[in-house]
Amino acid sequence: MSDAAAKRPDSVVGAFVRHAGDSPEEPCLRFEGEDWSYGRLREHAERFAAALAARGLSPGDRVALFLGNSPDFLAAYLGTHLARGVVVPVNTAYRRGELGHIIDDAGARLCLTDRERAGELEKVRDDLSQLKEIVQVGEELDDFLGAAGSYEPSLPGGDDVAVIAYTSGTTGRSKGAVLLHRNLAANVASVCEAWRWTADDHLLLTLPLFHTHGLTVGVHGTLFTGASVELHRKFEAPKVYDALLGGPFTMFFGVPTMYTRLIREARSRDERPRPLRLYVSGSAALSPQAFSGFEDLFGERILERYGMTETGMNLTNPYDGERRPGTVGGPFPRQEARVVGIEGREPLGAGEVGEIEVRGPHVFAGYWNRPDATRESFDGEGWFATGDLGSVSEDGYYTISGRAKELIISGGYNVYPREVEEVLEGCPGVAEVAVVGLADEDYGEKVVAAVVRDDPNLSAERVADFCRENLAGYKKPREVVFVEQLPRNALGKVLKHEVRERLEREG
Ligand code: MCA
Ligand code: AMP
Repeated sequence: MSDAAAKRPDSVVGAFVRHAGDSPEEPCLRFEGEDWSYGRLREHAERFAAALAARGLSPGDRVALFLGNSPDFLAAYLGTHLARGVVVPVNTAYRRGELGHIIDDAGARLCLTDRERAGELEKVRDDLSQLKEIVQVGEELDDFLGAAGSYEPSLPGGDDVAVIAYTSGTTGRSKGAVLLHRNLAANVASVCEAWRWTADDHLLLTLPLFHTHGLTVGVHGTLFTGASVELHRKFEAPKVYDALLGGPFTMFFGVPTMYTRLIREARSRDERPRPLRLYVSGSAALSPQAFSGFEDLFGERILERYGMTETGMNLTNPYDGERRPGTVGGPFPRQEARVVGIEGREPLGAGEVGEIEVRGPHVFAGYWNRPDATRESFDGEGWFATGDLGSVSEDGYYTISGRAKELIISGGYNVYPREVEEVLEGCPGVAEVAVVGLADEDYGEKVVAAVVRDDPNLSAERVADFCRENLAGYKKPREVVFVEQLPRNALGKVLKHEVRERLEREG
């Protein structure tokens, strides 16, 4: 592909190709001590593109990535886009049902995975009629890449689908949010502008790449600006603290649990990292205590922002102005936000609590094969209802105060109580179950189940294990409390707030 074709990117991969053409020797990625220049990563990505094309991948075909953080993840991601395919990232903690549903619903033709995860995939393979091939990075990768002939990759257009990102729902199975290249490019351009991200930045990234925070903020910002990133397989507080002490980083992004763990780590150490240009927190609410604890120990005010899979980043505290704890700031450049009444959907004034809506070029194109769900989420004027409750102050700072949707956020991962309840209803010995989120020092919120059992021998361990066998580990109840009955209203609906109050009292 000519580098000229990549000059005005309306895609992140276009920006990446342009940087790789202009400055192939510049550092892009550091992973487990190995350095990847822009040129080297582009070459690896182009080999993926060629291999995918040789396997018959057509524009618009879906490729699932069920892969841990690694250079291969990035090359497969960029390579799929260079072959004009659509990436479906899959949470590596997912088990059979969750995994099978996503690959099947997206109609993925090929899935790239690694040795650690291949076994889980094999368990559901027979049910996945559209899945033609599973490729394991590592040993099988050379065969996969080696089989490709010559191939001239081309850049996708802005209106092409880039990613189908699955997000859980209050009812039923998770839905695929369809993100176009131009949605992702518009959002990352706004993020980079707001946070003053430049080619001189070096990010320390320990978030998983299968979610918005790690992928479309951490990775996209790096590739869009021509900056560099040190990627870790996962977050481990002592390792991150050591890296911050020694490394030449300018930025770190994390979920609140990472910050509370870094605070704990700092309390056990004498040495403090030198200041970074920017620490960002998101995906769940950062408590004012964590904000001030971090400032006391690290001497820095964390910038909190607010995002969603369907939209990428929506609201941010200012880079230069006041970073106000307990708030998520205002809209990014070229994006809009407002608060509306839950019933009437009328715009509300400052201080009034309602549902937050957002609008702009970053907002996704709709849910994959779910026109009903898409229609329900948008009004006729392009406003997308986030399902989050909040208010905006006179001077434009938004506060997230609750959720219209029933959602638990544990360590930055979303858990929908209904999904856990549906699984536990199938656990032998469970008669009825209600799942709620309770406050947790480490994870922010924790999953707790109130269970009515019809087998007196059923143990709390068995309930948690049953969940663990069928769902990602972070969704399993941290506590199981056996109760005589669940409180219900006149219509028979379980009164969740009463369950929560009782568990809080007894906890
Ligand atoms: C792991 N475990 C958890 C969690 N993570 N349990 C509850 N909540 C969690 N978040 C369980 C595992 O299943 C395992 O149990 C046991 O804990 C140990 O696993 P390990 O991986 O060592 O866990 P950890 O060190 O406690 O992980 C904590 C973590 C991780 C580093 C905070 O959860 C994490 O990376 N979270 C980031 C999530 C993220 O990227 N969210 C962004 C979503 P078992 O052995 O039973 O399996 S994007 C988003 O929300 C929007 C768009 C936004 O605004 O960003
Ligand atoms: P996801 O669907 O995984 O993209 O998660 C998006 C949800 O995470 C949002 O709808 C919010 O409920 C929550 N969220 C993200 N950032 C924040 C934040 N800074 N404060 C509170 N909640 C947040």
